Amino acid sequence: MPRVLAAAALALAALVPGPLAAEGRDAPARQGDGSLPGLGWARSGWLRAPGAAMIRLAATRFVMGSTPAEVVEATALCGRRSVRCEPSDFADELPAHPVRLASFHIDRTEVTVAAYRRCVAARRCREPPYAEGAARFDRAELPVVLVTRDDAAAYCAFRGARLPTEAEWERAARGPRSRRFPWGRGFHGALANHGRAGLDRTERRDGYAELAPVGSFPGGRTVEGVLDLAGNASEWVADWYRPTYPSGAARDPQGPAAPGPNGTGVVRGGDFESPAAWLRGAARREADITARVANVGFRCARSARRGR
Ligand SMILES: [Ca+2]
Ligand SMILES: [Ca+2]
Repeated sequence: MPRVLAAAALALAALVPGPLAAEGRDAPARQGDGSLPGLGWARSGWLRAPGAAMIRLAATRFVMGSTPAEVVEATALCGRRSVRCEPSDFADELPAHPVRLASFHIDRTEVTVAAYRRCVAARRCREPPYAEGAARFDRAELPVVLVTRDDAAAYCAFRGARLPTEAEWERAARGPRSRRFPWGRGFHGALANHGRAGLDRTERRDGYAELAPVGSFPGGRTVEGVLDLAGNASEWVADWYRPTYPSGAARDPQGPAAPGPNGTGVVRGGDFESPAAWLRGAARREADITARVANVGFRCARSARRGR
């Protein structure tokens, strides 16, 4: 099934209440790493838009995308976990190419329902379709999902921020040494809210069949402290989708200047329905930018000002 159609099918599935609803409500509300998004807002007063705390990443070079050997390695990861996949499933990670990025800030967590609701209250953001069978995702501490890419961009603009570029997102997840997963080289099922292959793509052995409160997997954070870049909700980035990267070095790449023939965007990081190979920092997924699906949310970024 083409990936865009698969996303649409997931959207339908998400809007049909089922037995997982009870699991979602009953999931333990773990505390994360002890600091809650939004507290910065509470302390800083009403002149600043509310939102999750951001982490500054220094200007760096890193290798974006995957080598052919890394694509083979990703395919082998599928095999070890009884997931069917082919090297062609990861061909859009090619070629590996050097990227130089200026310093930027990125949200420490996925944007929460509570944070997004402040934008809805200010009439700058659209209400997610919770009333249409998705009420179980309307919990303050969960990542906001069921948002289009425009919804995500509108929220980030409300905060004086923007969506991360695909390169910024990958740099946040992989670090300057282009590690495989946010926490390091190998997959570990206890470090992210992930899924599995099969008709029911959810996997509850990590504690959550569906969404987890943001920051529930502090052990899966990056060295710089960014949480949930692998799993929980997949995340919108700013770029249009293209099936291969341009070869050669790039500096602060923004993606294609115009949409491709399908007009699709990109989501990153995998989610509660993704097997391990799709939780890698290099993995990409083509997505209909107008779709509102239960496993896609976002976080925001902002270019660093000189000296900050
Ligand atoms: Ca899970
Ligand atoms: Ca995520």
